[in-house]
Amino acid sequence: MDEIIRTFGLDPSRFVAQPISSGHIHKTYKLTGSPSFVLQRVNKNVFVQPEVIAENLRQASSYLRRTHPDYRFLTAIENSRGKTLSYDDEGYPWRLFPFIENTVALDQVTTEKEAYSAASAFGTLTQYLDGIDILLFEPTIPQFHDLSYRYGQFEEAIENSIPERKKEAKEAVQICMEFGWLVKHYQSFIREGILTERITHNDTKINNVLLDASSRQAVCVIDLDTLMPGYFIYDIGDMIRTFVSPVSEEEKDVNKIGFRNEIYEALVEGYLFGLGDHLTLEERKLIPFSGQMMTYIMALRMLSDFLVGDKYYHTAYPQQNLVRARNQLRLLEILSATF
Ligand code: GN1
Ligand code: MG
Repeated sequence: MDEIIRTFGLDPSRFVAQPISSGHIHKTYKLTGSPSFVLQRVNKNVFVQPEVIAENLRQASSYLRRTHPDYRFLTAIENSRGKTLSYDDEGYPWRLFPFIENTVALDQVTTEKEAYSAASAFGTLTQYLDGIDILLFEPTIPQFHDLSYRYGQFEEAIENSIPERKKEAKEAVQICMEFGWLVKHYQSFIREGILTERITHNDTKINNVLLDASSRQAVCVIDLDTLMPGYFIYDIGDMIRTFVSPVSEEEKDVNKIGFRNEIYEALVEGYLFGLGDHLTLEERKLIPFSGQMMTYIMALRMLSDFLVGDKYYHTAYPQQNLVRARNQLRLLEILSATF
């Protein structure tokens, strides 16, 4: 890691590195010093073209600098060669960010204010990028939130599953199949052309927004790897998925999962405020669907990964992806009973 730190013109002996973040994809470290930084090793199996992320972010950042110069858009720091990615001997790209002091990233929402403020920050990002030519962006992960595609991957995972895992996951697999009607609904909304493509964040879970440690107002959104063309249902849906329950997707006791209506209302209000007056009436009607769809897509992805042996998400124990999938399926049942 020292070699990488040096590529950014920094002296490694002036920092203490500690792993941080509950992310499932990259390896992230805080470099404590004055000032402090965040150093991240990009998962090259997930982002096979990391340069695409860097280029998308360059486009977004130059547009925002022109149109909203005061907006706080987190950008990676350039290395001594003027690039934001430094490669190590194993071919992993690393990048460096400023550490933003006096902020917190939450794993669960506790108050309506947090929900409103975080949701409004994600909405604002899309609103401020309204007007940029979306063709300037390349998908960093193709068909990332395409529910039909993810369902297809789930079917393939069943075919290729490890036999003991298939047995263990039997009930979860069954429930996923029973919710297959969500795929049909998704396909029909796309077919009918109800949804407009916008630049969306695509990973709007609550810990991807930094809140001021005392006021709990959003300071900036982070984890911009999947900033690319998408539908608003992906962003608001992922917020519903991660904000409304009092426990996170890692919770093993599914009885603790629930739906907090006041948090739901606050996040919807905050998101619509941040987004401005952009949604059509028909799009607005899809808000309840969005929460179900995004919870479902995560259940499918986590369960597929469990079936084939944890190839995608980092796991700390053997059943973790199954635990996550069961958690999401419970939330999905609650959401379907609510709307
Ligand atoms: C991953 O990077 P991280 O951990 O915030 C995943 C998201 C999932 C999320 C589930 C590139 O996000 O799609 O919603 O895990 N990101 C990627 O917690 O697959
Ligand atoms: Mg992410």
